[in-house]
Amino acid sequence: MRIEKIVLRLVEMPLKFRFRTSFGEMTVKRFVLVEAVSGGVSGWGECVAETGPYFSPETIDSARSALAQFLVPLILGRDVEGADAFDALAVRVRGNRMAKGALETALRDLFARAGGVSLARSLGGTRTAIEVGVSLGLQPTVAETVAIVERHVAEGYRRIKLKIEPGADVDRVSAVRSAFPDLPLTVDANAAYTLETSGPLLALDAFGLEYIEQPLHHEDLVDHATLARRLATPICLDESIRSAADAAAAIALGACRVLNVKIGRVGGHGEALRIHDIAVAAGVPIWCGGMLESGVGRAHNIAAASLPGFTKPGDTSSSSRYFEEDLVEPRPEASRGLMPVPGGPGIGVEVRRDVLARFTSETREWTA
Ligand code: OSB
Ligand code: MG
Repeated sequence: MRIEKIVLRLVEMPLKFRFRTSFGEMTVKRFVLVEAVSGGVSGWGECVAETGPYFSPETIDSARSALAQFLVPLILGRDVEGADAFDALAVRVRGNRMAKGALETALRDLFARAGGVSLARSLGGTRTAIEVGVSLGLQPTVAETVAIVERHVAEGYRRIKLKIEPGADVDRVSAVRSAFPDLPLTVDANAAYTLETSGPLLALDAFGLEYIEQPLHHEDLVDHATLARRLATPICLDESIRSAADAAAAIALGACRVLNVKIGRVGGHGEALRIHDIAVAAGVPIWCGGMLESGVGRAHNIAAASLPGFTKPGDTSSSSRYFEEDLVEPRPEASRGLMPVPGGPGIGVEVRRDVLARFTSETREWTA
């Protein structure tokens, strides 16, 4: 298909809650939305890069620059054979995986829509609904932590993930575990610890967590392997896994026993599929992470999580948790911890251009 037009929009959507992690705080979700057009059909992709380089080295501005200078020119006006062709064109571009992922996912949606098939099926997805959990930001107190867990358990989420940081870890987990002895529970440190400060993580072994997500710095794979030998609780990696090569290395080193696969973090569905296959072959369970995406990125995550290797509940909770209004119709909504996988063409949701226009602060477009 000849790619006739590409539009990059900077979108800002107010969040319904303040989301605090060990690396920062967010009240507005800002992101780059990619629209790729061919034959009158639009495909949509969402860039997961954040405003500042605190989760990943990429930022909204670095991603826009990489897209405008190096990635858009690879496909604009070109006859692209299929969504798989993008990776071969973009392989010369090092890093910048969030920027790549935004364009790759837009092309995947475009090709699936043009073919009249759902993206989930075109990726090899087999589920009609996915099990979802929820990721809860750091709360000011232990009591507020227990209260917010209680609300989300009542909504039926299949697993609760608590953000932790040094000084807000064992106390939170211990209180939540006392209140909910059988709850599938995990924690995410977003790289806030080192081997030297890992004492509280070892203490978490007492609470039957499913895994501890990204305890150490994203470049410290060997340290993760060392920590893994000291812990009974499995380690799950997020920030450390930017590619299939990272996933293979982490598994070979014993740095993790579970993987969080974020489509946008690894450069799109193609790379996510390669990680999926590596993990399945190694017997490592995976789950689909999130970056507080709008309905567009959320729908991509749902399509990916419909693949058979995604055996653990992910972070793709209901759109209405995050936003009063979303860009898509129908909105991705979970019920009793089950999120339906849309069966319509592409990501299976339609972008509401009126809503999108209200949330868009800058637009850049290229026509072939
Ligand atoms: O580490 O998984 C993370 C959000 C932004 C950046 C990093 C992370 C997260 C989440 C939220 O945990 C997941 C979600 O609700 O989309
Ligand atoms: Mg994480």
